[in-house]
Amino acid sequence: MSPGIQKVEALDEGHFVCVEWEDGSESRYPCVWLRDNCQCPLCFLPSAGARRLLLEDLDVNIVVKQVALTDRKKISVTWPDEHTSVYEAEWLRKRCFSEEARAVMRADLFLPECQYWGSDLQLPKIPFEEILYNDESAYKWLCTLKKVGIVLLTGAATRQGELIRLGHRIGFLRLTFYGPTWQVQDKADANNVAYTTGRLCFHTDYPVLQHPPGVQFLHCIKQTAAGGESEVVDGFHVSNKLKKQNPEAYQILSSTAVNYSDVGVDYCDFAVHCKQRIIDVDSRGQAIRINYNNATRDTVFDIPAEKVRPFYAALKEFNDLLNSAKYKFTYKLKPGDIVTFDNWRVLHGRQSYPSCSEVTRHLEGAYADWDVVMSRFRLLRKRVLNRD
Ligand code: OGA
Ligand code: NM2
Ligand code: ZN
Ligand code: ZN
Repeated sequence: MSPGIQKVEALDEGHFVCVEWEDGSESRYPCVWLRDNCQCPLCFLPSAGARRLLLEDLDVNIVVKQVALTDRKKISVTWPDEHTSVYEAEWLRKRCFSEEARAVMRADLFLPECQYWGSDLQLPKIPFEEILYNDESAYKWLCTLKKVGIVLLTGAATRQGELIRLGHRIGFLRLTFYGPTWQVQDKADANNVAYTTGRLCFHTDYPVLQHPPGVQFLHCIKQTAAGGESEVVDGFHVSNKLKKQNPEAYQILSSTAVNYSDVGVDYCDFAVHCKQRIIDVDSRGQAIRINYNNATRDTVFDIPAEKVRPFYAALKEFNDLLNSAKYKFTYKLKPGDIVTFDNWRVLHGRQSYPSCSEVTRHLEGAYADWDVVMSRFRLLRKRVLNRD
């Protein structure tokens, strides 16, 4: 419950409305924003939760004509054309423009908290059936997946199809050229290095796609006796270390656009090309996505020749840090395990295993987008915490 409103007044020649709360704090709302967000049925379509008002019909220089406190829970604003807007206290309080209020809203919407880990990772584990049928467990799963970047689901059946059920639980899976789900096993004439018995060094999946899958699921159906161990590393943690230890390498990896390519046939035929920075950063230079798969990094490299060697040197530095014993975590999937991880943050790899005429190791994999996963997270949170 937000506090009631004590007083409301127009400021700055009607360009702002100032709300004084019962707890003594104040919030200032720009009038153009208030008019844009009028909640009346002409300006807003409640069934869609969306704005009907067209930008063409918004005067960016609008000022209030009159503002009044209806009761302590509502204010009403009259505009120069006599249109009237009513805003509820709780609605206004949430949308306060102060630095602190915006930080609270941001944290609530996007769950930006990130818990770094290294070789000391305590791999979070939840029974698979629990997250399918229990909302609290599913909420815990997605909350941990976002904060830690990896969660192991245990006790799934050892047959194909479990990831389809997981997809239904969140909404839907992300289809790619490798199919709705895909089988990681040793294949003749493999169309991807993952479909061999070879070692896979640390990578993120599918940087060749402009919008790489945000979340990856790997379900262990069969595991080889020798080899095939999994490795994971916190790419954001390691990027941060690289930035401190070797700012020049960080600068190169976060600014050089690297060509990726993937050409072949699977779900359908494909010829995919893309350019990505290996460490993708936001406007403040913070790593937001790792785009690195050494196997699909193209032979075409669209940078000036003299920048090539420094780029490789920087990539080596990053790769060395990823592989340092301090940061990587090694484990071995058991049949029935499903590892779920943030494919934008966590790099993964596997050790090689002996090749054999029979299939000795079989994982089923699938992807989901963060939009879908976070959508499910918010809906589960609402239900579990009984809030709106
Ligand atoms: C992959 C992959 C890991 C494994 O298929 O992209 O990383 O353990 N597989 O086989
Ligand atoms: N698989 C596992 O970037 C990649 O090629 C990752 C994708 C084949 C679906 C591997
Ligand atoms: Zn209106
Ligand atoms: Zn992979």
